[in-house]
Amino acid sequence: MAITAVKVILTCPGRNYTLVKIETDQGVYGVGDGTLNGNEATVASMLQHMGELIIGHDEDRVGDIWQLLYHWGYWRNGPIFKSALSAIDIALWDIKGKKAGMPVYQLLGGKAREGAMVYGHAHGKDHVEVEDSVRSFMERGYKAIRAQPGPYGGAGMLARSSPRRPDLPPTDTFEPTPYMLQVAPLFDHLRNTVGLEIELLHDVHEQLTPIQAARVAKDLEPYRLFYLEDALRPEYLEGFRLIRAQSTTALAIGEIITAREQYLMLFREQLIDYIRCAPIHIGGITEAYKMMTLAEPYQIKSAFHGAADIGPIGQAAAVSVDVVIPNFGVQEWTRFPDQTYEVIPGAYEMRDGYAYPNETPGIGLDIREDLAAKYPYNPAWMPLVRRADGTVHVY
Ligand code: GCO
Ligand code: MG
Repeated sequence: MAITAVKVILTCPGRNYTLVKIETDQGVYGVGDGTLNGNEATVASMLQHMGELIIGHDEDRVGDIWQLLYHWGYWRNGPIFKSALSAIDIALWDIKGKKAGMPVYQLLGGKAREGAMVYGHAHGKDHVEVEDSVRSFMERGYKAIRAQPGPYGGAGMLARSSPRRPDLPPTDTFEPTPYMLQVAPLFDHLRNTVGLEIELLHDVHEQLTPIQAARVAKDLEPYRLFYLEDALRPEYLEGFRLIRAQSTTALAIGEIITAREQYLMLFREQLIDYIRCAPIHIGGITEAYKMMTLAEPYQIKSAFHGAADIGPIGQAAAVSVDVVIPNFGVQEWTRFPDQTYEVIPGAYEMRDGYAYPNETPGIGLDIREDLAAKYPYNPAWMPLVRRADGTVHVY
């Protein structure tokens, strides 16, 4: 019983994904995903390095391998490290499920619910376009929908300038005031047109200061958001005290928080309602389950990150935990382009607003290495953002 190979697969079937296949001496293999948007090749290199350490180890010892990798390198934590660790952890759970003849959610204790409620992304350049986009999700059975003015930053995104070299990302110009002035009227429009029952969410993408975020949360109160996401940068978590004291708008944060320990103050003071981490960025299924167990007594629920940069295997890892934990909240959901499903077959299904895990043993997905090779890695970066006066701002 030993790991014989850790194969790293960097592929771009629609967008870049950092995947892993762990092989064993019994012929059983497992697949994992450690994609980190804009850093796919860096995680691949981390995975190659980590992979060397576990060749010859007993693949059954998932928790021990996690601890080994976490401590062995001395330098630990951070998104690159944790994403590589996540990919390995997911692949090991896949192997365990295949050997046991059970889907991963069964190994975690079995279903606490039939499916995981998901939300999709609605956006448009004006209120009516956003409303139309929200309605199209409602028609497809979605029970929860994130609504954003414009593709990113809404009216706050004043301009986009070309990069100084074609291989670099563009620079966007963002100002908070036009964005802040737009948010509450958008939700006023939506509540007046699509009604009160559909769950609506909004993502600030960290672009405000605590006092600005508190004002937006307060302005949004009458529109009963499922949650307001990333109102602040995760470096400045104390600011959530101010927002919390000012409003009853539910709050979520965490897509770039990669360590459980970083949440402790938010948990203890119950400053948030939902955690936005992705199993593929925090340490896999092992860590996602522990994270949610830690959050449970503080009545904080899951809202695992599931944007397009988290591929079908990452999505499956999230849903496998979603259907098991008592404190499930919602799952962000993406439909991928056809070529993604060809390279990574077996993706979980979403029907009528709920995601369902596969009944196939393991994580239930595969990687077609032959097809992956047809879609080579295509270097890509996140855009840069500056304020109108040129100051570098957060994306
Ligand atoms: C979300 C995220 C995305 C991010 C992207 C970054 O809530 O889905 O904020 O909108 O921009 O996932 O990698
Ligand atoms: Mg987000």
